[in-house]
Amino acid sequence: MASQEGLTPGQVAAFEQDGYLVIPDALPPSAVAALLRETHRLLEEDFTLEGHPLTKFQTGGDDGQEHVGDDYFLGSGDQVRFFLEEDAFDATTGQLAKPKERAVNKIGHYLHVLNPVFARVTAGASSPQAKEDEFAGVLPVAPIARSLGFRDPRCLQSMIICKQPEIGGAVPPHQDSTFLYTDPPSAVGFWYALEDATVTNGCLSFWPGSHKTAPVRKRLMRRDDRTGTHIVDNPGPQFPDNIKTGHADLIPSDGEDDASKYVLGEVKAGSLVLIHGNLLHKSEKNLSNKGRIIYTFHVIEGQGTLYDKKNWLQPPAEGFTKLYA
Ligand SMILES: O=C(O)CCC(=O)C(=O)O
Repeated sequence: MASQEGLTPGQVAAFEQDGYLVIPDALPPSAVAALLRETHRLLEEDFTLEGHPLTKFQTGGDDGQEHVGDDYFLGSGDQVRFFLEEDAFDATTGQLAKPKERAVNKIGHYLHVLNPVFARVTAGASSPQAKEDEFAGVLPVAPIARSLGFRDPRCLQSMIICKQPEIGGAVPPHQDSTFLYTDPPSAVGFWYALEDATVTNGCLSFWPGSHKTAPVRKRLMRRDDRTGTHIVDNPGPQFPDNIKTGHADLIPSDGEDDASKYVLGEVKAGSLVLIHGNLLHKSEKNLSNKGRIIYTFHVIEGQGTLYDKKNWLQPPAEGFTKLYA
């Protein structure tokens, strides 16, 4: 278990070796219950179909060209917006075939600022109520970021991923730095299970060690003509500065989906999983009748890196959120 002081040396070593780290009980059951309650409130009360563009969350085919990129998505960096499951729609009529609260794939991307309940996860010990309510005992995130070497950790996006029963979409193998690129790459995902994640409801899988052997070859960028996004070759650095890589053992681009290399990441509700921005990871479809709600946010280095103006996500007027005020 990590502590108020951040990760233990053993945890840092495991993260450096594998590119991910599971920390059980990072959220106490009372915080998990509060976050789930708020998720259901958002789906039932705040989400309305009236005026909604019915934007689906699409992660694209093999070439990633079908990635979501409409204005509703591109403008969600400082909003709380709702993206729908592709399979929530009837293939023949194109109409929504599920109740609205069962049709949402994800909610994003400014929960960590705009939603007072989810903001408590990143506020951690610095929040005035922290010692006395259901968030008492939440593992502070800023010291964890420090342990991982961040000098000025900035939270740049947050999402609830619902992985709805029966229709929860698969997430193909990917690296988070493809989508949240800094020069040099620095992204780390903080992923919290709010319900048990198992092989039947679409838990994560990881390719251990791939953060050292999988270059960030591709990036999701805004198109020059402002008509959305596309996946392009990455002209910038493909690894963080602190990763020394020999070139003989690089994973070939057509080998990233080699299923035999992935290990399952089944975790209990309340667990935190840290995910290196170069690590190949994925999740399968949820065909079960159990949902798999998670909360995730991503952190980048704010000191000595360049944030690309062509990334799909652009900073809000106030800049990306500092974990250290
Ligand atoms: O929760 C999932 O199924 C996928 C999440 C993921 O891959 C990510 O946040 O990078």
